[in-house]
Parts: sequence; structure tokens; C-alpha cells
Amino acid sequence: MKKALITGVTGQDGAYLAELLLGKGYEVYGFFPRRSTDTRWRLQELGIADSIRMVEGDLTDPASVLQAVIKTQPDEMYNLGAQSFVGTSWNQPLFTAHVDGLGVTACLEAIRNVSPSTRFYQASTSEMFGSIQEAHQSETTPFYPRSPYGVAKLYGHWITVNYRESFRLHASSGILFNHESPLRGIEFVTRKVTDAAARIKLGMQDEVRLGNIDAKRDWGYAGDYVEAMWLMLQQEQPDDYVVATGVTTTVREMCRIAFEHVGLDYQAHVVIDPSYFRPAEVDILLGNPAKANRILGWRATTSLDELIAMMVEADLRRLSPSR
Ligand code: NAP
Ligand code: F7E
Repeated sequence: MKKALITGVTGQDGAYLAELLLGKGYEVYGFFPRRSTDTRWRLQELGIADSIRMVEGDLTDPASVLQAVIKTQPDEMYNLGAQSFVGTSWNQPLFTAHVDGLGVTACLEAIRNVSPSTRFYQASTSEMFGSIQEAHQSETTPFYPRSPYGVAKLYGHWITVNYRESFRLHASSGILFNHESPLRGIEFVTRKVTDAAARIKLGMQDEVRLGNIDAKRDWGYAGDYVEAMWLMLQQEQPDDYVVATGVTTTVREMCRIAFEHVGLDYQAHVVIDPSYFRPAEVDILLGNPAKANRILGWRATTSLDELIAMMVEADLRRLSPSR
């Protein structure tokens, strides 16, 4: 039985990846930081909370990362743990750098020293492209991050490449574009909108306050994207891959889809609130997933319409369980 260690197992991607690996017969270990309340709601919604062996630790504490690797000796380690909200990264830039940047080195050092045959996945991001240098961003597009989050993740990406080249580790970096799901955190714009559309439909609120709705994102479904992570670690050679749909859509259009799903006009309910504007914006992202298609045989299978409908339906069910 293969063993996998997942940091960030209580997050959106961690939950779907754990579900995927359990389905493939893996023994799954979840590395998680101590919090004052139980953070396993996603694992509980998927019905897998009791199937994961939890290992306490924090990416900012290298000793705990090392202990986790010594204890579990995983065949595969997926580093998904992060301060992942771009907006917060301007308020907590050093914390973000510590977790999202140095935390990656803590993982790689642990593997290098005590388990060099462990295959490693790093959760890199399209935010590294930031102010885009090419219309379609691929593995060869130059980076230009626009937030402390993007800058920290760029360090994490390059240290992964560096450890692969320096120590011959099987370390791969997935440059994933935005991916969403019913398990998305409520602060991200898709889930904020699907939750609001459901609440407004149910008469629980009247409006939703948003920032820059002209921003464009390449949005896919998280359930599809965790498959790509796994596929990267099944390849003979480690490498870097862009994972995206190849379609970009404005936040405005995403709002239209969500509100239309419940028979409402978004224009009657969306209020622009400048407090949600960011100090520096990523105006547009559009990925080119050709390499992942060609080498991994991976492609996104869920359209934005299907994704948003799935999220609105899940929010309606949460808010009105008798539905
Ligand atoms: P998420 O839902 O915010 O989950 C992040 C996870 O990291 C949570 O389990 C969180 O635990 C954990 N974490 C935070 N600080 C930690 C620390 N110091 N030590 C250990 N764990 C810590 O994020 P996601 O959407 O699943 O994304 C997964 C990864 O992919 C992240 O690295 C993210 O930056 C990256 N990524 C995401 C996207 C996307 O569109 N979703 C795209 C590209 C890359 P708590 O909840 O207890 O804090
Ligand atoms: O913003 C605009 C906002 O916070 C998307 C993370 O998973 O994907 C995610 O980062 C866009 C931005 O995601 C609101 O300005 C307008 O242009 O949903 P978001 P993100 O910043 O793209 C990348 C790939 C990651 O790696 C990150 O971890 O929507 N926007 N109004 C808003 N955004 C939010 N959150 N809230 C608003 O009210």
C-alpha cells in the first residue's frame, strides 16, 4: 500500500486529493496545524475524516515537518499547505512568505535528509504570472508576480526546481490556475458569489459587495485539478506543468451565471465596494495546458457553467437542508 503525506489536508484541494488517494488505496497522512477549533469540515463533508491519519505540525516549524516525514516515510508528499488568500498577503506579507516560501524548503530539506526517494509535489500558482508577459501562459512564460502571495509562491516554485536539479529529487511543481468547488473558502470570489446568490434567493440577504469585477480568471473545478497533481508524481521524470482550462471569464460574467442559475439578475444585487480593490491587481489570467494534455493525458472536464451551478446548488442545500 502506497503512503502519501499531504500538507494542507484540511483545505479545499487537500480534501479532494485525500479522497482521490484513498480511492486508489493509499494510506493517507494529513499534516495539519493546531487551531482553536476543529478545521476538518471539508473532510467531514466528503465522509473521509476518519480515514486520514492526522499528523500535527506547521510549515513554519521545520522540526515538525521533519518529524512528519520521519514518522510517515511517504512514497509521495504533496505540499498544499499555504496562506492562500491573495488579499491577506498584503496584510500579512512576512507570515505569507514564511509559510508559502520557506515552508517549501522545510519540506524539501526533510525529504533530502531522511527520505530522498519520496516524490514531491509543490502547489505553485498562476499568480506567479501576475502582470502577464504572454497572452497564453505556459511553463515557459516569464513570471511577474503582483502580490506578496505571488512573490512567496515564486520562491517556493524555484526552490522546488533547484532541489530537483541540485539533489536529483523527484520534485514537481504544478502551476495551477484558479480552481473552485463547493468546498472553496468563502472569501474567494466564486464561493462568495454562489453563497450570496443562494442567500438572496432564499431571502436571507439583498446584496453582495464586490471589488474589481472586470478581472478575468481561468477557472476550473478542483476535483479535476487534484487528478493532475497525482499524475505528475506518477511520471518517470519530475517536471513542471501548467494546469488550466484554456478559457478566461470576467468576475462579472461569473456573477451573471450564478445569479441566473437561481433566476435572478446579478445587476440588481451586486454592489461595487472599493474596499475590496487590491493594491495591485492581476487583470487577466489564461493558461495553456498543452503540456499537461500531451504528457499527463490530463484535461479539464468541467465547464464554468457546470462548476458554478454545482456550487450554487451546494450552497442552497447548506442554507436550506430540507431542499
Ligand atoms: P486552502 O483551502 O486555503 O487550504 C490551505 C491549507 O493550508 C489549509 O488546510 C490550511 O490550514 C493549511 N495551512 C495554512 N497555513 C499552514 C501552516 N503554517 N502549516 C501547515 N498548514 C497550513 O487552499 P487550496 O485552495 O486548497 O489550495 C491548496 C494549495 O494550492 C495552496 O498552496 C494554494 O496556495 C495553492 N493554489 C491554489 C489555487 C486555487 O485556485 N485553489 C491555485 C493555485 C495554487 P488552516 O485552514 O487550518 O489554516
Ligand atoms: O479573486 C476579484 C479579485 O480571491 C479572483 C487563490 O486560490 O487563485 C486564487 O487567487 C478575482 C481577483 O482569487 C472580489 O480582485 C472582485 O481579481 O477569488 P480570488 P485569486 O486572487 O485569483 C490563485 C490561482 C491562487 O493561487 C490563490 O491561492 O476576483 N474580486 N471582487 C474579488 N475577489 C475576492 N476574493 N472578493 C471580492 O469581493
